Amino acid sequence: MRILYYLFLLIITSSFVQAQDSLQTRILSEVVIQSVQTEEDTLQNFYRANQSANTEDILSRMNGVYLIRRSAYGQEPVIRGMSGGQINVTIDGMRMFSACTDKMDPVTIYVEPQNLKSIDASLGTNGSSMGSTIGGSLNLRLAEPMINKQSITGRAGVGYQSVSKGVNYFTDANFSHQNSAYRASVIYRKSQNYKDGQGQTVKFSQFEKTNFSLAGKWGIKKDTLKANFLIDEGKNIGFPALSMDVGKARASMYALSYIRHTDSGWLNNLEAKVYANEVYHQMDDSQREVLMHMDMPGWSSTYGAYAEAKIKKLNNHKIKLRSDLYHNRVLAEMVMYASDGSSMYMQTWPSSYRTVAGFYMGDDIKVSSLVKVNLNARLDVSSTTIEEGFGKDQLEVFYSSFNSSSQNLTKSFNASISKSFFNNFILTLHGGYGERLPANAELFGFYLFNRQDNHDYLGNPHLKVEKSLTSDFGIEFFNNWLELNSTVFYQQNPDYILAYVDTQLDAMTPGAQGVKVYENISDARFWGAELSALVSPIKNIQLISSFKGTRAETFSGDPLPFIPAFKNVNSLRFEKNKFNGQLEWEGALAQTQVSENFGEQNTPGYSIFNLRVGYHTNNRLGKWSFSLGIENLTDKYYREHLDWGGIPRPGRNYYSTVEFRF
Ligand SMILES: [Cu+2]
Repeated sequence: MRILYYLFLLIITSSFVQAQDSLQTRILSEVVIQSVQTEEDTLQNFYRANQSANTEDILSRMNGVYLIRRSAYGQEPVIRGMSGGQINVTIDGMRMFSACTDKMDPVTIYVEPQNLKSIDASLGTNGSSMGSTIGGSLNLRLAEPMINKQSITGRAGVGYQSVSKGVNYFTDANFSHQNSAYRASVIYRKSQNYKDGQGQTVKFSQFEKTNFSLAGKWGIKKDTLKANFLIDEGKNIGFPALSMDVGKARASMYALSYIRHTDSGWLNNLEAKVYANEVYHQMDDSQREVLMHMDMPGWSSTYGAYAEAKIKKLNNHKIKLRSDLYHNRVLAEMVMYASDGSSMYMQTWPSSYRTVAGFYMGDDIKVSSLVKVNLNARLDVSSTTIEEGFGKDQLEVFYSSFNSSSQNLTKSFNASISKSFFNNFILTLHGGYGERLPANAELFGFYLFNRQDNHDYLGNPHLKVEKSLTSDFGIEFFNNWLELNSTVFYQQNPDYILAYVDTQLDAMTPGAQGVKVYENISDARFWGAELSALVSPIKNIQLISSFKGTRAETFSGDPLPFIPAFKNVNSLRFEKNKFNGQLEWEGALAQTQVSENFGEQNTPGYSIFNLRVGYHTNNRLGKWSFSLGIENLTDKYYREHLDWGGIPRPGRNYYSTVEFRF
């Protein structure tokens, strides 16, 4: 495996020698997921290789993005080894927060590829335009209604996955009038337990979900009004790596925005939005054999607004301003039922709320035709409150007196400079500073059981904000048959938040080994690299390769938990007339830098192959497309390092999708 990586690097480096000076769009730096996919779009076919793939599969192929997997569905995004409260995930610029104490419901699951327009990823402190962050940000943009000539357009399709007997049905339609348009989409997925590479059924890996979205757009001259509504409902979602499953999970979101495009005055573009979203999550262990049954419902609701403006180009400055405000309220409960019929009630996330108001300013400065500078800064004022009563009383057993409310000021600054050389090289240097608020679970979490390290977790209301200093160095190279993008980074996080065992405390969950309490450690360090290449030597053939790797340790040199192994994905695609074929090779090196403190085990390296073929028609019977494929061709038994509980990934999977467009 290691030798192949070096070989890959050698091929890439040797191609520099034949570099030609031809400028072209450098598409590797952003991921656009068109809800209606064109056959010719190479990157689309890489990120969304399987037409039945969900948003998680797309994320897993992005630069610097990884996933923590506890089940077949509901994986948690990680950016360069950071996750949870360290990163910002927004949907169309809206803040939304999970209602599950076990991180079963990352908000990325609410956007299906069918209603996704694009994913913008920013790595490190630079991702602060949507909110203060240290790890980076993901913004999932929703597909918009289109005002076009055809009054009704859309598609309908069905997909099947053999490994889990999984089906998915999808349909969306766009209705266009002269000054208005509407878009609706429905997606339904149902999967049974899947089989691993040894033919064994992975119990509790089933799931079922329905996603419905509706959007409207009304335009008069330079003013546009937009409305969005989305509802997502999951049922019977198994979590093989945890001791509980999801009975029911429901999320809804509502947004109204006003957009003004103008050339007069100092404003160029203005967007203002108000939004609300609600998540209900119901965890239970009724299907499991446990000593004591529990019910664990959770609620999260968020209300917010933002306004964004682009200022008319001043000399060589392009200025963007954004101010935002949100209010989030969470509560999670646990009821334990003893065999004698008695029950016990707890608030695992005590009732609490947080209000954050922020201001962001970014400036793109064109210093010369070859040099560009970007400066940005963000300031947030926040207030976090735990409600008086049951939840606070529980915590006061451990923290004799603490204020119900705490206020924070979080700051972020970034500067980067790009310079191009010889018409086809661009070097970029970035330095930044960021801060993040401790997450609700880290502050007030109450005896949250972690299956991975078999400990109960207790929050710490005295936590300080976590900080980060980020530096990146990037090289881009492009000519008419090759695009290459590489970045190395180093990040140091003072006051890093991590949980350690408190030997004074006894666990509450039956069978748990002990209790861990969150604290700020002096610092933690992250470093790594991302490399991606798009090669198209002749018209019908394209090769995409991507490599990503992160290492991380505490100030004392202990490996941090949940740091992914070095990963490489290669895709070779061939297209001719209405046919296409794609061969993929995906692999990871072994991960031996593990944290035993967090119940991690070494993960061996793996290598798998996928084969995909497609055919499409465009005749009087309409536009049809068919795709067939085999994933994990050799039926390899494997898992990735961020897969919890040693649960293996699916074995060989045959899939097929049929889609009709109108
Ligand atoms: Cu849950």
